[in-house]
Formats: sequence, C-alpha cells, structure tokens
Amino acid sequence: MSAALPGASVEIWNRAAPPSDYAVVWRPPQELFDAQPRLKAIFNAGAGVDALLALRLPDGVPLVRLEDAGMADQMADYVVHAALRHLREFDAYEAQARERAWKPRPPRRKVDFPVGVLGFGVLGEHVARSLQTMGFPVHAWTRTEKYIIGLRVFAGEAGLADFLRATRILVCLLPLTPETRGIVNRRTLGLLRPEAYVINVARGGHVVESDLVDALKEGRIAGAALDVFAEEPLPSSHPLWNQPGITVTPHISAATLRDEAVEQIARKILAMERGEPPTGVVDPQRGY
Ligand code: OXD
Repeated sequence: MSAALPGASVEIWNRAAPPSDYAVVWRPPQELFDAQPRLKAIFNAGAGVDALLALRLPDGVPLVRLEDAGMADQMADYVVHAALRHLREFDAYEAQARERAWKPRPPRRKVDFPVGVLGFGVLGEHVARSLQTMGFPVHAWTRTEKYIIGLRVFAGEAGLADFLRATRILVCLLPLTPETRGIVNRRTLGLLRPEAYVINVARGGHVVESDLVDALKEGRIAGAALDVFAEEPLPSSHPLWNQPGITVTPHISAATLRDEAVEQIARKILAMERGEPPTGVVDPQRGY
C-alpha cells in the first residue's frame, strides 16, 4: 500500500494508531472501528462482507468490497475443475487405479449435467460463462429479475424451485445474508435433479451441513465439493472429512491476490480523494 500510495502514511493497525482516513481490513475486531472515528471508507480485503456486517460499523462510512481482483479466474478454475471431475468420474477412476482395475465406465454427456449457479455477481457471472465455454448447459438464480444474454435466469423466491428442478450441478456463489443462510437444505436439495452434485465456494453458512450429509447417505445427491464450512478450519472430528463423495478443500477456491488487491484499493482511494465515489460499495440493507 505504501508503494501504491506514495505520500500516504500506511500503518498496521494497533490500539494506539492515530485516527486514519481509510481502513483496509479482513475480519477485523470491533475495537478497530470503535477506535477509528474519522474513517472516510472501509475497504474489505476480500469479496464477502458477512463478517464485517456482523460488527457495529460507523454510520454513513462506505464499506467497499474487492471486485474480482484476480478472484474470478481462480473461482472459475475451481468450479470448472470440480464439475469436470464429477462429470468424468475421476473419484471412481482414482479408486479403481488403487485396485489396478482397468474398467472403462459408460461415457457421460455434459448435456445431462445442467449447472445452476446460485448468485450472479462479478464472480458468479465469470464462473457461469466459463462453464458455458466448457460446454455445460448453465442457468442462474438471482435475487431480483435480470436479463442476461445467452443464459436463462430464474429470479427470487418464486423462481427458486424451478431453478433447482432444472439443476444437476448446483454451484453456490451467493453472498451470505439472512435471506441466503441455509439456502441449501433438505427441502432445496430434494428439488434438484436426481444424483445432483453440490459445489459450495461461497460461505459455509449457505449449506445445512447435516442435511447435505443425510442427502448423500440417502442417495438423493451424488456428492459435493466444499471449500467453505460453518466452522473453519473444519474440525478434525467433523463427519464431512471422510464422507465418500465429498471433496473438502480449505477455503482456497479464490484467494485474495496481494498485488491485484492493493492496486484496486489504492485506485479507489485515489478516486475518493478526487471526490469520485468508488465502485463496489456494499449496501448494508441488502448485505452485499
Ligand atoms: C472472500 C473470501 O470473501 O476469501 O474474499 O472468502
């Protein structure tokens, strides 16, 4: 940040830090905001702001999230990989290879694996387009009505059931808000196409983990690739660790890239200093 903003005084936050104009944060303590009365903006060094919105933030100070900043590509890699790995049954081939079993399985076609992307922000759109480029049929679900070229969109509570019925691979890329918490649950999993697969790269709070495990055990879904969990790090005793069909990764689907994040935040600070409003400002009512 110092290199990107010559002339600015940049400090690691500490309790005795003087009042600052801008805060760049990731999961900060409440104390930081209580001790910083003069902030002009808060920059979140990530895409999801759920942890921040759980705090008491100063009134009227814009909260700005990262927009892409190198995360969309990583997210697309992760989701496309998980979808292909499921489609082409690599888990089964890896198990067969351990037994030295040469056993080709019947081919599966992408057309039979329509992907439903929950959430269509910057990351959701890039992921959806990447899946389309790979040849998957893709549709999306958004909170409010949207017209998106070349992609079927289901909207709102009214569109959710039809969205799920059309989905065999469910990708969650929603912000975590009171409305979206627990959205992947027994009822919604039950509406998916048979042998559905779930990819969660958003927040653990979107998925009712016990419902997911039950759906898997009861054969209602085929499996899941999970990058995020209700409790992180995932406790070593958690049943998700050794559930056949579930792939666990440690919240790595899209890391904040330092150079990209610094460049974006510095650009927005400079814009604000010129009196221009930054993009990516969170609407606290909406929750993203
Ligand atoms: C983010 C994250 O929100 O890394 O950026 O989870």
